[in-house]
Amino acid sequence: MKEFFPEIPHIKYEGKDTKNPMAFRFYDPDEVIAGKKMRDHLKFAVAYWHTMCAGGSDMFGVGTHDKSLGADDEMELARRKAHAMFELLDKLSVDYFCFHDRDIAPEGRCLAESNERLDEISDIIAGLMKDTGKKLLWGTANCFNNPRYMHGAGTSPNADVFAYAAAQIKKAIEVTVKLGGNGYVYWGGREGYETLLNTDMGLELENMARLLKITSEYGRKIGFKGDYYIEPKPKEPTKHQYDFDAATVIGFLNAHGLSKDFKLNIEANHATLAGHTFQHELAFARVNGAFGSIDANMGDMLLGWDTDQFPTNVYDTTTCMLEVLKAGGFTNGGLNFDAKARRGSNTWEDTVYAHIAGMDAFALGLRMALKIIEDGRIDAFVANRYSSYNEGIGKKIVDGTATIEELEAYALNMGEVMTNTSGRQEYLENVFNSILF
Ligand code: XUL
Ligand code: CO
Repeated sequence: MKEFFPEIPHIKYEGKDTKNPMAFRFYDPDEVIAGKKMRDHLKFAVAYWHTMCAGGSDMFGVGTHDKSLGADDEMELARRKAHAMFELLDKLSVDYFCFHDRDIAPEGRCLAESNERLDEISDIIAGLMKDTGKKLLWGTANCFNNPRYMHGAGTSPNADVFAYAAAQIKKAIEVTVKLGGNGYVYWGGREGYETLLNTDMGLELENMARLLKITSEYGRKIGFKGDYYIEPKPKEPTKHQYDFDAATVIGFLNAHGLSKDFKLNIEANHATLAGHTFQHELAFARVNGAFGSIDANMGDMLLGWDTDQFPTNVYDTTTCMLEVLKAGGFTNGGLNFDAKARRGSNTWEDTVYAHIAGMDAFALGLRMALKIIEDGRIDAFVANRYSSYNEGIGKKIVDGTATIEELEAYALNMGEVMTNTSGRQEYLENVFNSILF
């Protein structure tokens, strides 16, 4: 197929002083730092739904960015989108992509036709992957857009909807396996409720677990070796989403015997909607052995919804990459730009600038996180802060050998706690800044 974006060059690393807008300042894909190429530390992915599909429409207006690619019917558009996507991946030096079933092929008049359409387009994508070496970070199913899902998919009060969702997810997993996907994401689109006046919460939660179980087991049966991820989000579109945040999801997975097979896909904007920092959600997933993948974006602290902006806040990308490095780096996961250029940034050049900005912000975050680790002052401070657990009564507490009687005797003998030392928050914040700048 023809080149879709002749005006967009291959984006190259030119270093931080370049004035070329179509260049990277901090992302040098093949530069080896801390034993790995930057591209393998960061594992960037382009999100099909934003980059190839979202035209900037919102509830006050229609799209502003024409993404029709000169096609005059929806299947021709789907074919062109696949080629245009791979052109962008190549020009941006991004190795991975992610999609919902309905992003790559429009829904047909019935499930069978939708499945045929997926077969056709996934054949095209398989060919493009073979030619370019690009990889699928994860696939997923859009079980929230069609009116049939107005009350949820697995949590719908209507059993027919549950069956339809199960069948749709089965096909989406098959396509993910066909394309060698490293992961499969479940984002609970409309799995939540608006009012408890009409909701059987117990049954809905049980059914949500049933849908996860039956579809994920099927994936294993057909040879899916990647990771399953749940993507927490507290609200939007429903008032209360069941996958509220990392803690809620981990509790849910444990309660339903699913924790062995599921990890988390943490999205920055979802974290802040839940009243957490992005770093909190990543750390919570990590310490619970559930860190998997990341939807890299940012929200706007003044707005109460999911703005899905490209991430440019270097504090957040630095703390994020600190967590990724502490987790031992990505295995099957990566950094998926679940992000869109603003409605007023309505050209393909803007979409490219947006990816460059996000990639450079994360490249800088990686470089800064490594500097913080190498500097060692913050880690040494934290280790020292907990050093009372390395010996004496602290060691016995951690080992699980201290009895309650022993703790009581120790406390009675101590009289009063005399050794609480300062947490030194402001000092540490200044250390952090001094390393960054
Ligand atoms: C919605 C969202 C989704 C998931 C995949 O807020 O983040 O795009 O990432 O369904
Ligand atoms: Co997301």
